[in-house]
Amino acid sequence: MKRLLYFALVIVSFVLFTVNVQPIQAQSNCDPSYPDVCIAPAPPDLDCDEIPYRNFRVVGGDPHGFDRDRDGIGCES
Ligand SMILES: [Ca+2]
Repeated sequence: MKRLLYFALVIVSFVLFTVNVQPIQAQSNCDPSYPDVCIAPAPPDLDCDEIPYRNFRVVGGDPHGFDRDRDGIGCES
């Protein structure tokens, strides 16, 4: 019974570790100016035809210049 409990604890720890680590890794290369999509920070400077996203939220600095008209929506189509 003790072994089963230990095994369950290892599984739970592994799941929690995986769940906690993955978002950090996923966000580490995403520019915070584009919170709804994941776009790597500049440099290199990207243009709309180099990314697969359209009509996404743009906040803050907009280092890639996706929101030229400054209405908060990037790469409008
Ligand atoms: Ca815009």
